[in-house]
Amino acid sequence: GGTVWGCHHPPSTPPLPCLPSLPVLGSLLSLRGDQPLHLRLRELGHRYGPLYALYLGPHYTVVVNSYQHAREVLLQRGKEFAGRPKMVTTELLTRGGKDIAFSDYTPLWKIHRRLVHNSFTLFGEGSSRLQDIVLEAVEALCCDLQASRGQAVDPGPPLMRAVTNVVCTLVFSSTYQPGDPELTSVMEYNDGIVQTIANGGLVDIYPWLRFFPNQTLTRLRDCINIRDTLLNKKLEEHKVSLSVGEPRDLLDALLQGQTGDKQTRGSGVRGQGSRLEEEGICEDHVLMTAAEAFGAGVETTSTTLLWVLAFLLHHPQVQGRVQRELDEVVGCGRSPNVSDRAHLPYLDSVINEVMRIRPVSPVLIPHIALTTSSIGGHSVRKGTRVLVNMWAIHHDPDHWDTPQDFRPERFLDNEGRRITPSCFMPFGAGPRVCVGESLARLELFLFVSGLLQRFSFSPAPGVSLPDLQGRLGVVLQPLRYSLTVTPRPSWGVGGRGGEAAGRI
Ligand code: HEM
Ligand code: PLO
Repeated sequence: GGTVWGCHHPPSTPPLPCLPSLPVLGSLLSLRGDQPLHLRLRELGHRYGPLYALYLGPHYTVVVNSYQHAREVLLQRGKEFAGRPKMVTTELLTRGGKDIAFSDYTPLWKIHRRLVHNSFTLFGEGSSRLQDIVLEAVEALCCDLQASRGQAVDPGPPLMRAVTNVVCTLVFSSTYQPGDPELTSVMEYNDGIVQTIANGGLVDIYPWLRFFPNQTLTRLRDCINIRDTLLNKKLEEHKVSLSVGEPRDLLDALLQGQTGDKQTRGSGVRGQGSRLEEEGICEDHVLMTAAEAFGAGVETTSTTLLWVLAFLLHHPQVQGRVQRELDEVVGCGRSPNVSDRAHLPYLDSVINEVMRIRPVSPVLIPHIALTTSSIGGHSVRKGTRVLVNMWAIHHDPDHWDTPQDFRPERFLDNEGRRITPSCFMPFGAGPRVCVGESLARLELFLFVSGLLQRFSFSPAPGVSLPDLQGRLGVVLQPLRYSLTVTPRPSWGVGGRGGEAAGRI
């Protein structure tokens, strides 16, 4: 492949290797093929080096495949690369960037990010409300799974309901019963959005394509309409019952512009009063921020949990070892809770290994250079898009032994204590790091420990093991699979043994 040296770089620093590029098409011909983007970008790295440039149509884009360069982009010069490009699909989804994830780096973005962050962490601190919410969802999930009575089940829908109920409580103070038609529609529109948004699709490269009939955009618009109906309903309900004082949930906090944290009170939408309103703050910001926390909270956590179960079906000995650890540390008389976490390093290492080997976001949402900056000693102009390939970093043989193997022990030292290599970054890092990280980690811990304490999961008879490649939308999801759920003998026969054993 003929490397074109010296495209689009300011003089005085060494040019980045750049993929061949044609007018209009840019380097798209090099990206053709059936391979998902993260694998293709990594493979190109073998030819062009770990840091190279390409043109997505007209957009000059730098691809980062190594930890060293990712650290520069996300952490060392994080603020310089904290911008987001405008894309047709994300502008549609977020009413023109009135959210967090797809919004550019602005003062309002900072306020919203802080509000979401505070609102999630404050629910957890002091009171153990957050843990209670999650434990309730774990309990309900266990009942759902118990009801399968040894028949093959698709773990997707029950898991999805459990995770949705956690975030739905935090964002809207509501929950869903199994079979609720509103829940079904949430699951459907989320899936449609995941498959169509910021997906490297052509409309995000050539905005003028939106003027032509386009299946992706039609599907996305339909899903957004369904979402909007639901959002308006939630908003109207909240407006009616909104009162001064402690916000009940994230939507209240956004509406009130306060978070329960005395120091930040007054820094929200309302609290900033006329100044923010002058800058054009409207209800859309509140709605988009709440909707996004809801969407992100559901898709990421449920996807990770489905990967955990898929890998456990492939590695029954790992499942057995987690269960032995749980039996020793927690026993079967009570549910695991956060205070057990320190004593369950193997369980943590399993969760980490799953997030390493199948990062929810194999290629991070594109970052954009807000000023002229540099990566790896190469000057990078303002406006350059940067794709951080977390998949390549998590599978880099320079940092991981046999990176393609599922080996949770790599997160433990010889004494069985935790180690966290710095090139493990499933939540990203720096100013754009995931705002839901602590919530996600709490949920993953409580779900995985609660499930494995009570059940063993095995492949459904006569059905092949889950596919481990998955399919790439804006997140990397496993394909549907089914499994058999067997209550563990120690957990009591025929029901919620915990109660029989005097659960507290
Ligand atoms: C951003 C991962 C759960 C909300 C991100 C990013 C990653 C990520 C990789 C992008 C970082 C970047 O662009 O540099 C994950 C994983 C999760 C998870 C692996 C669970 C296993 C959650 C949850 C929420 C959430 C539960 C709930 C609110 C967000 C938001 C952003 C984000 C709002 C955008 C941040 C920004 O652009 O400033 N997440 N996430 N995530 N995540 Fe998560
Ligand atoms: C999930 C489907 C929802 O309907 C909308 C939504 C909002 C925020 C997105 C999320 C989806 C997918 C996961 C994303 C999240 C923002 C940050 C997170 C992309 C599309 C990650 C992993 O980066």
